[in-house]
Amino acid sequence: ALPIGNGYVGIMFFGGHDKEQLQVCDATLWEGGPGSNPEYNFGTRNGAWKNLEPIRKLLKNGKLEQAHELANKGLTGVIHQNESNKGFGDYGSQQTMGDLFVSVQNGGEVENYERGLNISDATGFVNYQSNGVNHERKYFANYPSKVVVYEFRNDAKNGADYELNFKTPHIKISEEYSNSFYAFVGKVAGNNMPFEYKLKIDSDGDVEFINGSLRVTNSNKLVIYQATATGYKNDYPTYNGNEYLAENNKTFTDFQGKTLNDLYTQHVNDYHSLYNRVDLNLAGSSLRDSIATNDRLLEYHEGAKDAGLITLFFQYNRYLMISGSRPGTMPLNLQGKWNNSTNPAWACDYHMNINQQMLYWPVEIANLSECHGPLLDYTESLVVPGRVSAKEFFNARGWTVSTMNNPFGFTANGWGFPWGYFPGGGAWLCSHFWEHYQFTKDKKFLKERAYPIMKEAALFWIDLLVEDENGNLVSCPSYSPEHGGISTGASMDHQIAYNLLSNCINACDVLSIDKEFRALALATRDKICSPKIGSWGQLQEWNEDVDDPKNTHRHVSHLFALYPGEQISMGKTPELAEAAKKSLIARSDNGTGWSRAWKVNFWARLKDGNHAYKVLRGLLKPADIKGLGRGGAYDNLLCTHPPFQLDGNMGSCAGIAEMLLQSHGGVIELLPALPDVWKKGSVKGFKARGNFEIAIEWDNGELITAQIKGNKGDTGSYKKKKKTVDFTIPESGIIY
Ligand code: FUC
Repeated sequence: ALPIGNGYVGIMFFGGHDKEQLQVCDATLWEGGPGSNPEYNFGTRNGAWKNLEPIRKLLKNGKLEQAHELANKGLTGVIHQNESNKGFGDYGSQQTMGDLFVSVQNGGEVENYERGLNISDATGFVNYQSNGVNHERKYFANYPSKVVVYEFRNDAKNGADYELNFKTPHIKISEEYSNSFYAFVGKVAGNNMPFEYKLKIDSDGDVEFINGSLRVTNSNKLVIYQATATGYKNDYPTYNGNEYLAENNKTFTDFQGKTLNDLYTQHVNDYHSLYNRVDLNLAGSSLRDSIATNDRLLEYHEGAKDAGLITLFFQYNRYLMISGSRPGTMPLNLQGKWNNSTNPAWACDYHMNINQQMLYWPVEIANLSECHGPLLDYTESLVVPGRVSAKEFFNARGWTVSTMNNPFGFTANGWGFPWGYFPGGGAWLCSHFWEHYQFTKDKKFLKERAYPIMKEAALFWIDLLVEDENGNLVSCPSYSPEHGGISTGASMDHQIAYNLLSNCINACDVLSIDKEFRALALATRDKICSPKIGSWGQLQEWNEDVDDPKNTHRHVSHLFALYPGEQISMGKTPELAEAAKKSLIARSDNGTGWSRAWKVNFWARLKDGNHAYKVLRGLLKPADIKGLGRGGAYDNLLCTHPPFQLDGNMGSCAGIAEMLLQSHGGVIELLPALPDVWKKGSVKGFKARGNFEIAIEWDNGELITAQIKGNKGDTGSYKKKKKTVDFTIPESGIIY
């Protein structure tokens, strides 16, 4: 199936000629939370922090097993399970809303069938002929008007018949059709969350509603306008009360005067305003464009040269970002916004130990800054429940969120260890605020939104870190995300704390504020246990030198400092970068979708374009071929863990950009990790930190021209050969 979406909902269309399936996922529809259980308490285990000291003592005495046992008993979050909500219990999971099935009367062999997605205009289509009749379908999801439109046309002399059925796994409250409007009101069994699925039918045929089916007869044109809304409201502590019926009514009245064409033009204009900012060309890009994507993927795997598949994949991922994350909507989740299940893998939730952040890695560099909004807004909504978690689990000020998060304020540690323990989630999310500032230079945003949330997350880390016997600050107890045992200091925690405190210090400097806090942040940061090189030259994943060179675990958490962090770089810390490379090689080029995507970014930062490209190729292996290990992409280019997880798409989108442009550490680098296969090409519209827009053109692997656009007077630096050149943007706004 192929995805379309307007941020509010994600639709998958399957394109069956006799029966179309339009799978509907409204990101706000969830099971779990306060409505599922009066005892639901955001996962909090009151007074859990009292176990911290005893655990530390056990660790000091080398009693690792007992320390883990106590952590598992005393520091875990709490979920409540009962007969009806097994699995994730009252934590819940994201829910598909259902499917609209549209049966089409064809009456003959189907010929010239094509199903596709035009990512230049964000339009899905299905075309074919049957019995001499042309059938055409066009689908689009309009963000400004919040409506999804399905258009079915045919040129049969007396029209064709269609039958529409909405099927949902949820409980029906009411279903009716009157005055061209079909409305299904339902609720989720586990938590009584109500929702409405509403359609407006516009057809030149006759429409009847019989036994739950809409029968449209003798119709040449059938246009279906779809709106959905739920009772979910991101308001702590109840998280309900959204006037979902009124919301849908408003959607329909708001676009009342608009024709189908108006809605389409509005949609395309809105989409172009984001999508058209970036142009990526690799020599030979268009040569294989007429080949169906599934064949293309297979042929690429078998060795075909296909630079166009990379540019398609890159732009498709931008398409998915625009279709899934727009201001005012929920942030992307594990399945983006295209979950088809009531019991999805990992609850289709917000996974804070890599996945959620990776989903937003490309957003700034690929010039879609506005699409960052949902993540930033959502992160702010975690602060209030996150304070309770900071207090009860760590006796700390500030706020935190751990591995798994639902939209009902579950910021607690997970309900099992080691996977569930990751106090770094909040601090990592804060790096997105800093990056948003770095790329936009929006000082008002920095002052009013970024700095306050960063500072509060920093307070949490200042309280959580403890001194070890060498006088270093460490995170103890800790677990490296989902890998290894309990530790007296997981490197990722230290690197994330270092990153956050550095960003706070920089923010204080930019804003000339908070001298006292700046001093505290600096003193703390400089005492944090530094990255260590271990016995086989590796970057240590833990305070203890226990890394196994044969271990190829998918998480590569200890390389956070290399990407997305900046603490380790080829230029500034070459020895640590070398150690990171050792660790990375040991971890292999394989892994789940997101794991491979992360590796593309690591290799890009290590300035090895050929290695980055090799991993990228692995990411685009056909997922359905058995025996090739995990990861890869499906025929619709959605990446897989398995199952489908959007993080692989977004991580590789960021990685491709990072191979062509880097701007961390205050210096713009053009073509920092260009693989040999991309000999010639051009890029327009990538963003660099400093609020610069970049255009570059290269041939024979060498830069030919480069353009940096910015606001007059803004200053920056770029790397030319081995030299760093400072620049000031002139009157014209452009330097060459
Ligand atoms: C983390 C990963 C898993 C999976 C899950 C959604 O827990 O370790 O591989 O991606 O997130």
